[in-house]
Formats: sequence, structure tokens, C-alpha cells
Amino acid sequence: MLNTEMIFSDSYYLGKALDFANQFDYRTYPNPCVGCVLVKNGEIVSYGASEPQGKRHAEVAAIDNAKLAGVDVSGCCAYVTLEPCCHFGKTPPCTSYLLSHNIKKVVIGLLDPNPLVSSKGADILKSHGVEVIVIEDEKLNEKIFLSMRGFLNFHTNKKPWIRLKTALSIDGVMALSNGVSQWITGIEARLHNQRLRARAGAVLTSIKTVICDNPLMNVREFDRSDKHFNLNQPLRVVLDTHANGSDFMHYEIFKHQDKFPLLWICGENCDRDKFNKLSKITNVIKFPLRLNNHICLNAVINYLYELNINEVHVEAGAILTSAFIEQDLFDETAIYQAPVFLGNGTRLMRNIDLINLENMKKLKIVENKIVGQDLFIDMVK
Ligand code: AOF
Ligand code: ZN
Repeated sequence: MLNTEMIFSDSYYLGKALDFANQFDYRTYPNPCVGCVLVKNGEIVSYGASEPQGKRHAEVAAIDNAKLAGVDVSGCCAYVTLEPCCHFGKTPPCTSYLLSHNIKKVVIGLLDPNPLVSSKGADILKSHGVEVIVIEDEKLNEKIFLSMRGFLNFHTNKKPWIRLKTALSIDGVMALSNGVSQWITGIEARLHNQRLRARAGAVLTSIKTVICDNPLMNVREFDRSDKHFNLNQPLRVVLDTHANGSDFMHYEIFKHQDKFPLLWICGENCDRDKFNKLSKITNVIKFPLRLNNHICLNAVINYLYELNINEVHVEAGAILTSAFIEQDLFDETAIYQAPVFLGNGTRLMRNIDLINLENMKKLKIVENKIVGQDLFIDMVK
């Protein structure tokens, strides 16, 4: 029973909108996963979350859900994790929907950096006499940022958000000395990772991982009970400096490219015959090399930005993952740590010998939880 005498803070209701949105983060790419609650006399009367691209935004879903439940939303306060949009995109402006339903107060988690909105949504509401508050609560703002990290980073920093996913043992080993790495963590961790893939626009890996694991690198194992279920299939991107993939064209990654798009990136001086062979079965492009003779990661990231990809999920072995870390080209590390010792084997950052602890690469833990029998630790820079 909800005690309507109780006074909750704006942060409390916005936190509820965020928790609701976070349940649906797999279905909205490339759009942000926004949450909204409607509050009347201190009581939450409706919840809404962004639906897949082209369908309802969070505010519209919350208002429609309230109406379906027979609630008169007139005079309600709306708590929305992202500033309501004010433009005609794939859907009409949410500001108009809020105004036509007499919402009297709108509490916003973060302003929308999308140039089509960027404070104009808040201004339109204010100019129609709606009380608008942009919440200032550092911890909550940070959580809200994380819920839409790809979308926000894309517009604010003009580059995709880069997440490095790794599975390792408690002694920090990613693979045995002979290269074997499947499977260190359990099935639950792998399912959890499917969700991280689904919220990304690209899954990036290396030819080495393709040869070792023969992966499909798509999104597949999911609970499909959500009636707005939509499985985003990220672009699978493989870095293959020497076009060696031409010897493995029967591998899983090349199958079903109509459903699971594939982009193959080779080095600029790769063997011409191998490149031509690959170009017959997939999209291949050549990229410049860095001094170390590896494909220039910065060029790859910029290219993915040009493709409008806002969140990249890197799932590769120690060499490529370490390169992202050493070149400081990442935003997040999603680590699945299994309660096992593996002894000598492949580790991250093997080429770095720090002589001073001040040079440690420090991260901040933003989430940690047990997933099945493993530990999930999510960190940002
Ligand atoms: C969402 N869900 O709840 C909110 C969004 O093309 P459209 O019409 O779907 O508009 C997408 C833009 O709307 C998106 O880039 C963002 O700026 C804004 N807000 N989007 O998918 C939502 N509030
Ligand atoms: Zn909207």
C-alpha cells in the first residue's frame, strides 16, 4: 500500500523512471532508452519506457498506459530521464503530447544533446507554463548518463562509446598459453553479455578470435516475452590486417549476413588476392596501419562514428583489447570474472611495465554483481 501522505523527492521518482527504463535497454538502439513515470498526489500512476526505433517514446508510453488504466493524467507530474523531444523525427514531438494532456510539471534527468532537441524541448514546455526542473543530483545524473551512454557520448563527444568486454580468471588470465579461452565463465555470464551486445551498434573483434573460437558474434539468446520485443543486430566488425580471413570463409561469421551484417577491415597493404577473395563474400575495406603494423584503431572508431554507430562492444582477445587500453581508446570495461585460477596464460597489458604506481590506469566501478557463478564488474574511465 502506498502512503500518499509520504513525501518523496524528485530524485526518488526519477530513480523509479530510470529503473524502469533499464529493463528495456536491449530494444531501443540507436535511440536512447528513456524512462518516464507519471505522478499524481505523490503516487506513481504510470510507467513508460522507450520502445524500439520508430515506436513510442517513454513519455507517450507512460501517458497511454495511464489512459489504458483509466487514470486521468491531467495535472500529473512527469519524471523523464531525458529531456522530452520537440521535433518530428520518426515520431511526433513528445512536448506536444505532454502539453495536450495537461501535464503541469516535468522533471528531467538530463538535457538532450541531440541538436534537434538540446534544451528546446524544455523551453517549449516552460513557454506553455509547465514547471520544468532539470535535476541536479550527481549520483543519479551519472546513473542516467550510463543508461544512455552510447547516445549521449555520440552527440556530446562526437564519437562512439567503446566498451571492452573480457572474461577472465581471478588471477587475471584470459586464455591458456595454448590460446584456449572458451569457456572461462558460465552460461549466465554469456547470456548477460548478449544483452550488452544488443545495446550496441557494433560488435568488434579480431581475426584471431574468429579463427580460435569460430564465433557468430550476433545477438541470439534472449527472453522474448516483451511485447515490444526487438532484437537489434549490431554490425559485426572484424579487424584482419593481413586478410587471413580468406582461408576461413566457411566459418560461422560469414553465414547469414542478410540477418547479421558484417564489415571486414583489412590493412592497406594486405595481399591483393586474399582481399579480392574476401570481397566476394562480404563488405571489405582497407584501413591505414599504425607504426606497429596493426590497423589504426582511431581510424576504425572514426569510421564507425561516420556510420552513425553510437556504442561499440569490443569482444576480442588480449592483443586487441590491450591495444584499446594502451592507446586509451575506450570508455568502459565490462569484465566477467570467473572464480577459477588459470595460472600462466594470456593477460591484458602484457607490453606495459609500469615502474611507478602513479601511472596505474585507474577505473571507476559503476556496477558489480554476481551473474550465475561469475562476478560482473562494469567500470568506466
Ligand atoms: C527515444 N525515446 O523516450 C525519447 C527520445 O526519430 P524519433 O522520433 O524516434 O526521435 C528520436 C530522438 O528523440 C532521439 O534521438 C532523442 O533525441 C529523442 N528522445 N528518443 O527513442 C524516448 N525521449
Ligand atoms: Zn520524444
